[in-house]
Amino acid sequence: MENENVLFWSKAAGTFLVSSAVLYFAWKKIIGKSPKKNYPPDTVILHQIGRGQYAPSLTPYAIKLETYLRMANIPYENVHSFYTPSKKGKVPWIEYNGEEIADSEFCIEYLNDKLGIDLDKDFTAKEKGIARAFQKMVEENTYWHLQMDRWVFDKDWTACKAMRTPTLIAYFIRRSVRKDTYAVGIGRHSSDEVYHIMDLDLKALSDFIGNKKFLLGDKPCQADCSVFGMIGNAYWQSFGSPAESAIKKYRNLCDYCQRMKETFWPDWDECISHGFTKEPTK
Ligand SMILES: N[C@@H](CCC(=O)N[C@@H](CS)C(=O)NCC(=O)O)C(=O)O
Repeated sequence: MENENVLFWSKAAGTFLVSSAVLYFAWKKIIGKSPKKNYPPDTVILHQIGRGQYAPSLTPYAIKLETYLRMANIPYENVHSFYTPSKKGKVPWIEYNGEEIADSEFCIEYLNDKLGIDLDKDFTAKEKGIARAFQKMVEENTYWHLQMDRWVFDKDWTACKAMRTPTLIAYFIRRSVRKDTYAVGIGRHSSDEVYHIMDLDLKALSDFIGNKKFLLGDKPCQADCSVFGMIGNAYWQSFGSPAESAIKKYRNLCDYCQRMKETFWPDWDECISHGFTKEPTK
């Protein structure tokens, strides 16, 4: 009888949690989407989830896109909203003169075309090919290993507590990262294997950058935005997890992060919450 009671209440609690989450996301998607605003012309409106504690976003792709806007000197305004995803269901995304563009890479392609920007014009086709290969490595591989580190292996929810992610949301993000990484195969590896692969990626990047200032040399290229977004987030916002030690093993990658920060984010301190001790002003 007692067992039946426990089972009943566990099921009831589970149903309540799942329904609340479904309602929450439905509300955010349907009602929570703010009405269209009149934004200034010829200004990129960058939609992202809000500032991070020790880097300008907890989302590597938002750092990538905002760094690109800065590197390309494009006027932009941020719209911070915890979860106002693009029509593809992801963040970040942009609006430009009323047009909505989803996916950081398509945003960059769109702006390059529209505004005649080519951040890679001084590089050879071979260099651009290598830069793209590294960009895709960090975005399609390293990124998922970092997601596993942040959301799945963190048994004590240390990162979630540091990020002040509400428990229910953290639980759903963990589930979703598990599902996504399982589908591509990464989620089937042990944590040791995941950290091993992460190290191989970081080592490859470190060996390639060597003593260069940026990915391809003294001048930054477009792919630097992405590399910085990914490894910068790991460097500043791993909250003491093994990913932090993984990147800090490579002195030149740490220097690279600092250099990108100094070059493109002179206002860095205004764009972070310093561990929730200050309200970011930008
Ligand atoms: N390919 C996309 C990836 C963006 C992405 O994965 N964003 C994550 C946050 S880091 C997201 O929106 N996740 C929510 C989800 O997958 O539902 C881009 O370049 O913008």
